[in-house]
Amino acid sequence: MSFRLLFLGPPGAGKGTQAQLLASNHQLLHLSTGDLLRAEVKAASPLGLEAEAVMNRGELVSDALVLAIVRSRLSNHEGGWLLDGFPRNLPQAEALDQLLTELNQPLHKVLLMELNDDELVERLLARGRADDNETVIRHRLQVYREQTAPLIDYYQARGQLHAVPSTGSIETVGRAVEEALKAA
Ligand code: B4P
Repeated sequence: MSFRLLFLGPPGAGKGTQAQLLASNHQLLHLSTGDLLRAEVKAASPLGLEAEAVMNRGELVSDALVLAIVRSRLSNHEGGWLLDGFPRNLPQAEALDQLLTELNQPLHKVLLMELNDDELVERLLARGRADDNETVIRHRLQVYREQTAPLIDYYQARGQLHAVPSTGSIETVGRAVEEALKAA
């Protein structure tokens, strides 16, 4: 089965980690808006220069910019995919709905990864990316609660949301992700 999936959850919950595993196990295109933005930053493209300061403050890059990236990748893709880190707010979710209707690629499931704040902070501090210092992490968590968490109700109302217990080792969480995929 060629899945079309979203990974939702706070920073550090393991979205990127599990998305990579799942994409490789099921031959899906893995689109991480965070990774794509970081590649633009590295290349010092105009888009990257615009995104860098925003990301280092722990805020969200403009919807138009992120949407353009997602649209260009999905428009030319045949087969399954999973989006990790997108949508991040209601306008992005609504724009995605519109895009998927246009492309005739209905979404199958939204996998919600959740973890308590202390564990999230601990994991991100251990990773130590440019936006992984405690002040910025706390701000990212606040942005998540204000802008991204409302998407939980948005997808729950459609019966598309599947919660994945996200504590434990990468392998344990990986098994929970596979179980959520099998659930009706
Ligand atoms: P992202 O790149 O999406 O990063 P994230 O949410 O911080 O992390 P993620 O949840 O993927 O991390 P993971 O658990 O894999 O966003 C970064 C920034 O980009 C945003 O703040 C924003 O500025 C911008 N951005 C991205 N998308 C956007 C959008 N749609 N709109 C606007 N702006 C956008 O990994 C965390 C750590 O935990 C890793 O070190 C990992 O190894 C570890 N880990 C994972 N699973 C573990 C486990 N089971 N046990 C122990 N450690 C584990």
